[in-house]
Amino acid sequence: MDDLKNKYLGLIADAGDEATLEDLRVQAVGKKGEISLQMRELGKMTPEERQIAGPALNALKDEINSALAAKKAALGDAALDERLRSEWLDVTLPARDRRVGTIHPVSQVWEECTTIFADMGFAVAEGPQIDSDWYNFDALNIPGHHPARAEMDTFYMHRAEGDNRPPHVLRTHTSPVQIRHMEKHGAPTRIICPGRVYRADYDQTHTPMFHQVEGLAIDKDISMANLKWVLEEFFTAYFGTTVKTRFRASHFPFTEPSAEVDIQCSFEGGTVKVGEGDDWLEVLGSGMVHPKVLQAGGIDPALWQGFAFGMGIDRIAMLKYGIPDLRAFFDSDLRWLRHYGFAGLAVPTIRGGV
Ligand code: 2U9
Repeated sequence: MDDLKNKYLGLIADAGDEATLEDLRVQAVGKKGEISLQMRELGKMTPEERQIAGPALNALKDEINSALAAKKAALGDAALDERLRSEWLDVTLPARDRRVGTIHPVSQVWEECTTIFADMGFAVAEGPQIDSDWYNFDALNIPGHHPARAEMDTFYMHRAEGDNRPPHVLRTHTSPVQIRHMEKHGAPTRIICPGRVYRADYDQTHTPMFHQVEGLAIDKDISMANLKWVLEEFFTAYFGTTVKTRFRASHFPFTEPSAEVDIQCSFEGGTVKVGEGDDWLEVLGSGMVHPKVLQAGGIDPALWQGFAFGMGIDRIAMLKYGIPDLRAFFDSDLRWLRHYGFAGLAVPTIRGGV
């Protein structure tokens, strides 16, 4: 019995890892272990012999098991010490910089527009991105045959054979939101409608989905002069420098009179410098809301009048941050955004998620 004890206590003491320990446990006290086999012999012994051998074997078994457990703990501690020693961490080292996300340029400009117009008393109105062709076209005085309605420019929702629901489109501008707002809130009103719009177009400066902000101000005596003041206030705040505007007569079905608006800039050295020089860059369309459009919104054109304008958020973002290609907006990674100096996600967002 003692040689069994010394043999296993010796082997356990020399065991270098848990696997070896497990093998020893099986050899010693496993089902077919040496000590277990001896215990099976108890049955063949005389009661006197069993009286001695029984307790001695149990004591030996317990001693082996506690030696196994102690060794396992010792090996565990040794492994931990080794890890603590080898994985010594210099906590005084500066932290690796965490990859912070950034606010996408479109989101940043969307928020800047919202803030600047809010300072001039404009609330934000939002609405459905899929709308009926009545809200997207008819209400805006865009007649049935108008090219803007053409399939090639507009995404129409599929209508299966026999499905006689009115045609619906992916909105081509945020103007339907303003019609809905006029119906619901009437006049006077002062709103901007930022949002995603869709047109079947794709090249360096056009993408099928882009972002627009339109504005509307209706009251008793709103005029083009008010429009000019509001737009110059906006661009001066947006570009952070005094920006002159130039109004050029134009035509839109939903405004009369209409004007395309240019901002003063200089094109030297391949970059656009806004607010200086004697060049002009077209940035938006505008005009006095057409009486038929006021009517479509349930507002009496004999009592109320107002101006409206529309501009591309992506476009003025490219202008302010010197971004050459609109498409980069859609597959841009952090390095691109950093290259154009977009700050980390430090700034609180005022609009829930893009
Ligand atoms: C209502 C009445 C009038 C909004 C307007 C434009 C002119 C215009 C384009 C600029 C660049 C669209 O993003 S863009 O491609 N927009 O030129 N938008 S007037 O007129 C309205 C809107 C709503 C109720």
